[in-house]
Amino acid sequence: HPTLAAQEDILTTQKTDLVYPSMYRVILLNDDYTPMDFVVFVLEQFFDKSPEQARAIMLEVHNRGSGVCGIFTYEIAETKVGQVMDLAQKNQHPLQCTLEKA
Ligand code: TYC
Repeated sequence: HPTLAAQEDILTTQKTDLVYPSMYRVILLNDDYTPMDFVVFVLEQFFDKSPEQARAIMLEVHNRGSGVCGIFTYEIAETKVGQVMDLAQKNQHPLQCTLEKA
């Protein structure tokens, strides 16, 4: 049968091999043409923001040039960027949305 030391070695190996996933900020960029209400809609629809939170983030982007919509694992962040870019293109708005490693 395995020794106590061997059993502890198995347990500690499994524990130390756990790694946290890298996180990514989803960033909205300002432009001169996308309507404010469209940006608010995007933040409510895809980033689960309240109307008040969405308006605050939209105004931050408008006033400062960019803003954080949320922080996600890579696959989720990429999906959200795609959703925003698809809806913007369908509505012929030049809105830009990107990822950056957190
Ligand atoms: N600057 C835009 C306007 O004045 C509003 C806007 C806000 C656009 C945020 C993009 O990510 C953005 N209509």
